[in-house]
Amino acid sequence: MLIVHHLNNSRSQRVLWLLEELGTPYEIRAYQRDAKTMLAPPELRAVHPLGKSPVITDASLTIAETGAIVEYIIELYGQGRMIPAAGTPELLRYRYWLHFAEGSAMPPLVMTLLFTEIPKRAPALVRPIARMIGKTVQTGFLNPTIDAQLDLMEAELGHSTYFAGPELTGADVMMSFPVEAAASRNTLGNRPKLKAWLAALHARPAYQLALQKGGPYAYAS
Ligand SMILES: N[C@@H](CCC(=O)N[C@@H](CS)C(=O)NCC(=O)O)C(=O)O
Repeated sequence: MLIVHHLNNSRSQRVLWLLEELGTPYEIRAYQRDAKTMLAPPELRAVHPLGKSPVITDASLTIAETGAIVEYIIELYGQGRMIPAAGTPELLRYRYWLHFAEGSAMPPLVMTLLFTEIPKRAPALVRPIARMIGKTVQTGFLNPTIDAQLDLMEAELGHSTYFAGPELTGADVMMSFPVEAAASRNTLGNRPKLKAWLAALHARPAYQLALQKGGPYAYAS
């Protein structure tokens, strides 16, 4: 039985959703973030040395990294679903966006979070300096990067309903988390196609079922 090692409020919600879309049987092993540090509990390191979520185990295999997990599940359990046909231009788009999600979209979003949090945790004496550095990096580098990426996503959704063509694919599953993270910080701006795409994902029965099974998820509204 495929087991999803699921951390609350995390990227592993995407994996539950994919499995629901495919109707693949799975079990959830739930882990809770530390309320103060927001880090995963040490038990997750017993599953994979980095102790990050998601991780899946399937028979003797342990697989980490959402992109690798999504590719594995679609290859093994998809029966041709959730991936464009071989040799099509859509397959290239699929690969691009599937990797873009964690490779390009998440880093500036995570850095924004860090540069917002670091000043709050810095000693009082250096807090104003930490805040100033954070602001400089955000306005000079992170915000323009995120804006350019969101523009690219909006333009892509001008070509088709989903990121890799007319059908929902693993690329949309991967892209859901960065777009949800951006939406939760009110940074989607005036990008109606991206907002409509996200609303359509959230309305899917499989997405809703995954939410029920995965527990509270702060990025679903
Ligand atoms: N690129 C990795 C990122 C994994 C990751 O950072 N996961 C977060 C959850 S969203 C996590 O486990 N955070 C808790 C921690 O770092 O202790 C992936 O997509 O799987």
